[in-house]
Amino acid sequence: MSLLHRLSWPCLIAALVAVAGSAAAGDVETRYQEHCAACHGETRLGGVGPALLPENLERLRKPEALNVIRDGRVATQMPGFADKLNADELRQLAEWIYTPVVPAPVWGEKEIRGSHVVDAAAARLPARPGRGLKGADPLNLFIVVETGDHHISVLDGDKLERLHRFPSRYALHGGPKFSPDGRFVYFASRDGWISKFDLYNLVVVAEVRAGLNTRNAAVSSDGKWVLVANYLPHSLVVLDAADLSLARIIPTWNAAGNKTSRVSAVYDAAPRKSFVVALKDVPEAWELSYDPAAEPVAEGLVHDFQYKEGAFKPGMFHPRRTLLTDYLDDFFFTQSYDEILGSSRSATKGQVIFLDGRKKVAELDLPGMPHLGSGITWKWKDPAGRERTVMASPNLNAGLVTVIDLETYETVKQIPTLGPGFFLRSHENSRYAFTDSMMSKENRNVLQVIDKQSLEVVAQIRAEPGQTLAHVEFTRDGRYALASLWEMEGALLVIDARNLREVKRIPARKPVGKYNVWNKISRSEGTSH
Ligand code: DHE
Repeated sequence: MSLLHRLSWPCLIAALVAVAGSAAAGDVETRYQEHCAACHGETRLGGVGPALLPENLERLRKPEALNVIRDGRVATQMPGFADKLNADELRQLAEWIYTPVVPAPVWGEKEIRGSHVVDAAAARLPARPGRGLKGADPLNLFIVVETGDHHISVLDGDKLERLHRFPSRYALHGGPKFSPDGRFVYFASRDGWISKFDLYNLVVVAEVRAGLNTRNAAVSSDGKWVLVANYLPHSLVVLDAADLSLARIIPTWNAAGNKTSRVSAVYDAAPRKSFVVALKDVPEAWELSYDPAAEPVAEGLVHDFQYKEGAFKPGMFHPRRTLLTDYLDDFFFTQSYDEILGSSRSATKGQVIFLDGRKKVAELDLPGMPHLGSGITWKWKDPAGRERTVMASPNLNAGLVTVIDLETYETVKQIPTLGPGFFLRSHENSRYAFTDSMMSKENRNVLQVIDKQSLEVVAQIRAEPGQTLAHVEFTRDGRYALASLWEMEGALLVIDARNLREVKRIPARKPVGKYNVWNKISRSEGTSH
């Protein structure tokens, strides 16, 4: 008796569906190899085009993916396939790229080293501002990330003119990080690429792919190390900041050694000579010292792999864990860097964690989804005339900015805004802080200006209805604020920070963020670090 005869009807139908399904999967895979693999990689890990892994596509809805495959993407190399594939074939491809790659992709030592590129000639260029800067103050440059066509612009922050524009990796995310002298800037892409750019000579010096899906990166205050926070694989990757060569891989195992975690974010804690890390899937915060004199850590399981003989003293990059009861999604340092203020997307309360004591010491009244990574601080006089330092954070799912007293951790005020927003910015020399409401449908074209003493919204800056206006960064002296008109044919709006009038527009393609060298390297209280 044949196998078919031995199967019952329900079994037979299931078997036929499975065969048909795998044939369809086979077809779609063949079509992928024929039309897509050359740019997106045979195993969807990316190439000239971005990686097409479910993790990397989380922020692209399937109907949008279908549109891109059918019609292409403006201002990129992605062509439309409407003339080559029929509607069914396009739909199958759009579905299939959201399925996991089997076997699961690996990105370890071999792959990281294999991706590493150094421009030897660029690495020898002189350590003084070159002609390309046209005499601009190298500490008042702006780096503008334009994700409309994946480019970076370098602006002269005094003349407020573009000096240079060059292509970036696909979908940069997070603020770029600078070397302590401001000469080099490091970018991280969601696809895991880290690029080092020389601002004096306007060239890319080195690149490496440190992960398949990356959150952000931080640079140590001694300028020696770059730490990369990955979602995929679950790891932290230490790179030598000189040439981005691989130095260490630290898989993110929990203290019990039975679970790994995605990494939510990593930031440099300069006064502590350490990096602080938030883990997404296990309730732990880590501190990794880059101080050669750091005491070795006795506790905890460590699985890590070192690739630079003699570069690390025993206390370096060994996680000091704070065990928590809640997951940490993002966080903010207090002025002293002794504590972090952490948020968790699952909880209604934030947590204050004392880093030396490695424990939670207080709770914060933080409703909604505060975006602590965008928090800023300033000096504020309370009604009794006492000067306090306050921290304020926008909120990703509620129209409010929360202001917290950093001495008592009490909420000073919840400032109502026109809608949920991403960013908050100010400058020591400005009486104003700017916030957006870009997560709101009706009001995403409005920037709101908060008076830092009265804690009231005192003005609005409006773009056309339907457009998005968000993300501000000040010039080095705080005289002008640059805001992003976040459209494909968008612009940077230069706003006089005293009278709040627009003085100029600099065209830019979806300029998601801009960063002033001086404000970053001096850790200005009005900007993210
Ligand atoms: Fe971001 C910074 C997390 C979605 C644009 N974003 C950050 C940082 C974190 C973070 C932890 C700080 C890293 C740093 O600067 O080193 N972002 C998240 C998320 O969890 C979230 C909500 C969802 C996600 O899937 O990642 C998210 N972020 C976005 C966007 O949709 C934005 C608006 C558009 C985009 O390009 O992805 C966006 N995030 C930004 C920008 C910064 C950023 C421009 C840098 C802000 C700064 O001024 O320093």
